Amino acid sequence: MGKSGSGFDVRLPRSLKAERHGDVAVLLLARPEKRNAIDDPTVFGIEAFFAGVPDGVKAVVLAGEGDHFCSGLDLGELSARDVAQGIAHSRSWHRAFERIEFGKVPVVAVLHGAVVGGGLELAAACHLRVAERSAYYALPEGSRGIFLGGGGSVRLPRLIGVSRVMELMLTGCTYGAEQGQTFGLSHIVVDDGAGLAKGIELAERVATNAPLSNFAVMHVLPRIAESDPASGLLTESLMAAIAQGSDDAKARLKDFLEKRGKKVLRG
Ligand code: 1HE
Repeated sequence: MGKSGSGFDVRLPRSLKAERHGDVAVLLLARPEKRNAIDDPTVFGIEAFFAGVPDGVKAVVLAGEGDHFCSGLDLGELSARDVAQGIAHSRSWHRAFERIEFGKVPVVAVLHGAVVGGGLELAAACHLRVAERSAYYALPEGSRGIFLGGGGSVRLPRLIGVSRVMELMLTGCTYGAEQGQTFGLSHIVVDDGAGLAKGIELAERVATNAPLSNFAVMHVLPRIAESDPASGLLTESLMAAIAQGSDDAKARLKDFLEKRGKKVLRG
């Protein structure tokens, strides 16, 4: 373990590196010699990093060093576990990835090369996904005799539907970047090598939103989407009133009405 060295209080394992770019933090999976396979120290490091995001950081970018985003679970650690340890291990992934999904700030994943198994589960826990053209997606769990364990059976069907998850898991097929984009795995596809810059650009854009609006999008929107419509509508009204009652919202609306706010122009 070593200090992350860039103003972050958390101690990160060697497999993770954190950098600060103004309002944006970049967390890198930094174990390219093992294709960024996620071992236990990495899982605990991810949990610690997202639990300890400093107050000044308003968005995070998650990317991988080397030729691949992430080759999933470290298969070397697997055979040592019995059933009870397997459950505890999976729950440790759930805790870490919940820190991303329902954490302090939005997270942009930058995907390239292999985004497979637990790597795809990790990407699915992020709020936005930028894919380079080299990115490809797979769920090889079936061929390894295992199952999803990092929340993928909950998150991936929300992105691409149960049927596509079944196809990936039963046939062992891969989806390329363009296909993944069509199915909803990424929000945007960019040229190889352009992912990190685009991820940081998007994160900087996200960081300019009102923090309370970003909180509502991360924490309230997904809960509304899964609740019954009547409860969802009521929760929406409550959240809308809370957001618009904030000083931040009032200042932003005043700016617009006094011709200082940005217009919404065609991009
Ligand atoms: C690994 C891992 C790993 C590479 N665990 N060590 N994930 C998988 O089934 C994917 C397994 N990995 C691969 O298919 C390939 O490694 C890649 C397509 C990602 C990359 O291929 P390549 O040719 O660039 O690299 P490589 O030569 O296969 O691997 C380089 C080294 O990384 C090698 O170790 P070395 O000591 O021989 O140099 C590999 O053993 C090592 N390596 N991937 C451990 N995953 C919460 S449940 C989630 C369940 C899952 O994630 S299942 C999917 C597991």
